[in-house]
Amino acid sequence: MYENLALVGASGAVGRIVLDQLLQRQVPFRNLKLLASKRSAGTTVTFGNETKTIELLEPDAFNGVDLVIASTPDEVSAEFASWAVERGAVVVDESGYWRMDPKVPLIVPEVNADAVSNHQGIIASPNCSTTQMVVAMAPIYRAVGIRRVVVSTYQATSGAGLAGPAELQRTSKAALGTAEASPPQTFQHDIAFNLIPQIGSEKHQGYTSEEMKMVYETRKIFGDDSIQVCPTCVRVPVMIGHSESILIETEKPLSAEEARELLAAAPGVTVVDDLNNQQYPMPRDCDGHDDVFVGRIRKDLSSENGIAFWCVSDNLRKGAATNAVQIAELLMKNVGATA
Ligand code: 11C
Repeated sequence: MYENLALVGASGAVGRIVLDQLLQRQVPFRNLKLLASKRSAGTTVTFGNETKTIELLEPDAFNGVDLVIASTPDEVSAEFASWAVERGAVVVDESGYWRMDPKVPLIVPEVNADAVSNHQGIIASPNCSTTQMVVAMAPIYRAVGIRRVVVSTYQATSGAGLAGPAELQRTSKAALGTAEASPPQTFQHDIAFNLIPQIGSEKHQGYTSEEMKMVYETRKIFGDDSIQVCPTCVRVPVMIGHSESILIETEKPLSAEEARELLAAAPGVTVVDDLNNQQYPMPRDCDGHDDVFVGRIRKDLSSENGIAFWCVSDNLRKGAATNAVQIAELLMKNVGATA
């Protein structure tokens, strides 16, 4: 029974969308508690017709809570998750802290919904750039197998939280001469009219932490350590919506038409693919939607079994809030909801 919910990180960019999703998707629950650290505790947020006060994130805040959805920095999750689990709750966590823990299932419902039942109190939701890629990979993986993926990302500033888009606005105004210039605070360099080929810090042989998440998380979600992933992650001056150029090398050959059919039939995927009529996914069109959008589907000209495509998704929705709420729905379905 999951009837008493808590949302940790309710005041953040993702937390606000989780609240919308709970209402829009009519997730069945009885009580909802909003929790956050000292800085936001005591502030209020609107939830439907209600104004709810955010309470302080502390161990006893989880008394009587059955299910937690959390969007917090890694270090916050590292601390509070055990408070919740010790009190009998299941935590659906969007931070990076638990994802690679062997005891913690890492779930994208369109790919590995079955793994949700293997939890020991904590279930993780992947990094946004991984999530949209694996949703697009799944139908191809199931049909013909995947050996290797080469991916370049074009990641929106909102991936860095509310401060990211604020910095894009501020630095864009400064670049256009309508505001004072100030040094970058959220990103390593000025993001206005620029691209930054670094997300996260150096992690492994010249790859960043964001890039290595795409390698490790992809393998864990598919349960297949043989999948080779070569990622390059780039921050771009976009508010919402991560884009990815993806080249997949399959085990068995696949034509572009077959790939398009597989993708069009896949849950959570919308194909927008008509180059001659200038139709392909773009971040501004995907902002506010829950699907993963795919276009520019074509055969690789340089290898036998290669399929190339372009993939865009709202990083705050399917990349974070929507995926977490879908995991909560899976748990409720497995156990029997209590509306
Ligand atoms: C970004 N993908 O765009 C990151 C944000 O591991 O959940 C999410 C980091 C994570 O900056």
